[in-house]
Amino acid sequence: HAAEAQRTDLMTITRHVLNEQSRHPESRGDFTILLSHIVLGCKFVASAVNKAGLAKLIGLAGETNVQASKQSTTTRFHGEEQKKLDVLSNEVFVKALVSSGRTCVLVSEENEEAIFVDPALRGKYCVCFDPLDGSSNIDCGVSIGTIFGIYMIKDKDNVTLEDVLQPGTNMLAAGYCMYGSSCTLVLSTGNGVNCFTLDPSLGEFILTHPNIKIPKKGKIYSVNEGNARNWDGPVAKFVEKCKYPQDGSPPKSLRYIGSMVADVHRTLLYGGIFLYPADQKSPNGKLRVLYEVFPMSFLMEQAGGQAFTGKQRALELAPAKLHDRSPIFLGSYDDVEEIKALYASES
Ligand code: AHM
Ligand code: MG
Repeated sequence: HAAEAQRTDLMTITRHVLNEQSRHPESRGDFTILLSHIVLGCKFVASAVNKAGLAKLIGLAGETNVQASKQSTTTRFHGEEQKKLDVLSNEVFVKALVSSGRTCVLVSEENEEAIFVDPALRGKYCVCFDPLDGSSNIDCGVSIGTIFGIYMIKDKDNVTLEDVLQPGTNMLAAGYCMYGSSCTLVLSTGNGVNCFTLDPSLGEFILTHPNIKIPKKGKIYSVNEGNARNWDGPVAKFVEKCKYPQDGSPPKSLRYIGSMVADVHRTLLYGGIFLYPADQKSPNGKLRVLYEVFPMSFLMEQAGGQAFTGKQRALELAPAKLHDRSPIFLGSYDDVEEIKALYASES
């Protein structure tokens, strides 16, 4: 029986990626090795998040050594306080990625500058990541996550910042890991979206949701409504329509966790739309292009949804700086189509 086969014939994430790679013999297993180092980082963070309350890892790192080296992973920047779990997660991911021998440049939300890997350890991939997103949810045990996007670099021996500032359409793979009621890793290598769940007794991510497709239209909208008074016309109109639809359909439900990974994960599985728009106070929204907007947009498109900035397809953005932000509307195809129409009718 199918269920029995599933229980005894385990499709681990490594086996899955190796299968996919057999279609690309030129990749010679490098991607599989890179991914296994990302997976190690995710397992470490999952375990640290679980232990955090007990181990008193939670709390301010207490290090604000602004004058210390820019490479220091405990430096405070963007005016934000880093918490211990963020610092720890970042260190683990940076070390895991460097030691994979498959990366040449790393961009982390926690490091102001890009990290150029020592030439002796260089490989052809660039990884942009947010090691622990959703910091406001750490202290209360609500879901948080890691987000990553992977590019291939043309010439690993001559890598520059330009190589990192590519449009999202050049992305090779993207994913996130959610540290929630279970630990879930969602991955796309450009051939659909698959979701793996960590079996803690095995320490392995097992394929649990193959080939995820987002419902064409959803019943949920997800936005920080506290910012409503600063919204532009199309966003205000869209949210009004969610609450008071004029076409006889029932109102949509509002769900907002404040952890992008968790809000996007729900959107992917149940359908609907996630919005982090621009507003008068933050003209570019809040979320970062390279390691938040791009990976999530890549996954949405791979699942049959859309991702829009208010002006264009999100993946076609070309970031000018490492930590650039962009407004983002992503989710079910029809729901994103609606916000696109509202922006189009305004211009
Ligand atoms: P962070 O990098 O400080 O964790 O902020 C990113 C998070 C996202 O996970 C989430 O979508 C968003 O910020 C929520 O922002 P807000 O609290 O303004 O609604
Ligand atoms: Mg973040």
